Amino acid sequence: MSWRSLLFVPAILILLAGCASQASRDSLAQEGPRLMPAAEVRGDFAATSAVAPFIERLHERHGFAPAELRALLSQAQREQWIIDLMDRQAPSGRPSPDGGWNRYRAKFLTPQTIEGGLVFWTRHAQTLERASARYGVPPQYIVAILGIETRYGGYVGDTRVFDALATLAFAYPRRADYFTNELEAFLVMSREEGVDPLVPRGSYAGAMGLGQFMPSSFLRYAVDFDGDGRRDLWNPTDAIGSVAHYFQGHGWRADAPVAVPAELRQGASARAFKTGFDTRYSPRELEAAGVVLPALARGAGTPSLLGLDTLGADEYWLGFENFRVITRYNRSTYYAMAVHQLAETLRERRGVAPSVRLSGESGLMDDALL
Ligand SMILES: [Ca+2]
Repeated sequence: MSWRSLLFVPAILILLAGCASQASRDSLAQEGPRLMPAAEVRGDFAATSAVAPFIERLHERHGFAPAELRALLSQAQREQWIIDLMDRQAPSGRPSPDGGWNRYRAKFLTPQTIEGGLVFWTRHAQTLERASARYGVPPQYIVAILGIETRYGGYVGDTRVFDALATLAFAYPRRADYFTNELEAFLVMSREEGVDPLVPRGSYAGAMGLGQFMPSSFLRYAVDFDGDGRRDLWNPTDAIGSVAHYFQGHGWRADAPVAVPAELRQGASARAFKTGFDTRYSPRELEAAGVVLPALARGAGTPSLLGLDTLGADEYWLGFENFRVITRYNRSTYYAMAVHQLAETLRERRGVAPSVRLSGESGLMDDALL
């Protein structure tokens, strides 16, 4: 997926999601009704050719009983509105400059998101410190992810995850491979956690809990951070530990920078350069392009040159490896920049020192984070 296709995902999540946090958490632990084994798949996916190979695959890889899978898949509902929504977000080429970053930023760096983040930070300060100590991820980035994904758990989605994943696996060819893997991971997750697969609710794309984890991420990175024996992504404590573990697992470095504004020498223009989190430039290339390198960029690898489409002059930033780690959450420069700026705003408002000193021999980057 390109950044373009994901640009509006969180906003749409927020529009569609219901306040299901407490309900989901309580109902998740309930035993669902046992389904009678079935000789064939009925219901919305009875005629779907990809269903039989899927059942075979889960039987071979994980030992699921085919008759039980057939019974379960007979309960899956095909949600046309999800397909329509995904189609509307399909990549549509490079947008023309129209202040896209101003609009994106305004959606996520609101007074409510900032105040909500400070409240969340205070309420969960000990847990955040513990997660930060264990996984090496500063609290402000954990809080910012939860804020941008679900407004700290206020909007976790009210779509049955099983229906969302079955619809996208079996009725949305463009992303069938991805969502088939996620449906597989979801059923493994449900079995491991002792959860009825018909119970969890999340986003229309099957993302779950405060951090909106997809099932494959759950299997790899979810942790039981409150020690109650369950990995519960709707529980703030488990969500905090899981997000920190996710970042650590994707290569977050505690002592490394995330992003800094790129200053251009007078007369220099970065317009000829490809920008985005997936670009990489050596310090030599950046200097040749007229970018004044801050001291911290030396020895910090090959940064990405980030371009933010603003209504006035375009803004350029350097994004380091930790910035690219944030994009593993959502493959979007704007997404990761919103996380970074919300994180830094929360850190400053809370009066916490920067995790990486930005001053250096050039002194250029003092006070220049935001
Ligand atoms: Ca737990």
